[in-house]
Amino acid sequence: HPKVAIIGVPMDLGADRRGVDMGPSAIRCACLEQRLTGIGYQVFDQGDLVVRRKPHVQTGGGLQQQAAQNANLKYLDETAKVNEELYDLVNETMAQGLFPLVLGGDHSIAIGTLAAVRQHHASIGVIWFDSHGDVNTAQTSPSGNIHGMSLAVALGYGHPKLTAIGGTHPKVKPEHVAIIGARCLDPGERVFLKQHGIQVWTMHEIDRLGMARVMEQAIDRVTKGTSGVHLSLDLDGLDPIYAPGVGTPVPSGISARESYLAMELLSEAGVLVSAEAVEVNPILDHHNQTAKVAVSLIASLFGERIL
Ligand code: LYS
Repeated sequence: HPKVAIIGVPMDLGADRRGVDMGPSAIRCACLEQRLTGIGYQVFDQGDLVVRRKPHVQTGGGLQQQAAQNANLKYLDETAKVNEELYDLVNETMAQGLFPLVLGGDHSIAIGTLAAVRQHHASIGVIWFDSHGDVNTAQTSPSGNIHGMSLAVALGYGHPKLTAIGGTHPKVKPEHVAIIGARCLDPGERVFLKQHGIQVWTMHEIDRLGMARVMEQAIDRVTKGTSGVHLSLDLDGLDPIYAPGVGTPVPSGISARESYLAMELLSEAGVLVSAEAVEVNPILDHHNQTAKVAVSLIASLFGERIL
């Protein structure tokens, strides 16, 4: 069993709604550490990074003004800074031989994580479990929210302040990415995905093939020519029935059972080198249900089984 480092990133600047900054606490409160030690892992909780949100000043300044400075890349500077710090910390933990498990926070934090994982693997595969594509750029984003751009940044597209974190090279190649669970793609994202030949298993493929075959195909894709696989687990990939506490819920999603199966199959493949769980928003949740699902999915990913 590898040693696991938990890294919390209370980041919400990449999202429209407040609350995901409390994701790391909610996931810890759902007994993440106990579950992992229960399976036999040694867990080293590194605590949370600091995310500075400037207080909102009513007289026309503060938050809104800061966001408006770069209307289609909201909070660019602070988001880049936190991701730089996350990059350093993940880099350090991996250098020490620990498995990084990053807790979000909104999905913009994948920028720092992937940059660091790329330092330790010349070629990485990425399973992007999400209802969205997160391949917008400032040019295509309908919202200006950086959490909808993180996969594009990892592929080398986006503002230089983001793509340069951990070096200007792309951190992931399009042919090594598998998006699973997509059902809400912006027009510019469809073009991007097609142009770059990124394989997407949408809800259509999940319904048609079943999750077992989808994961078989996806794992095949992300392990060809790579030396390790990163899981980016956005809780909004699940149907909001099972994961209501997310900032951008999209109906008709992946069931809890399909999600557990996906984690188990990924765990069995034995290729995982890093993971993150993002977008848990306790304010929109019911009795921490979404964080609990997140913890159970992580446990499955780390080898917990019913029998
Ligand atoms: N595609 C939308 C956007 O770019 C939603 C992204 C949601 C990411 N978690 O704003």
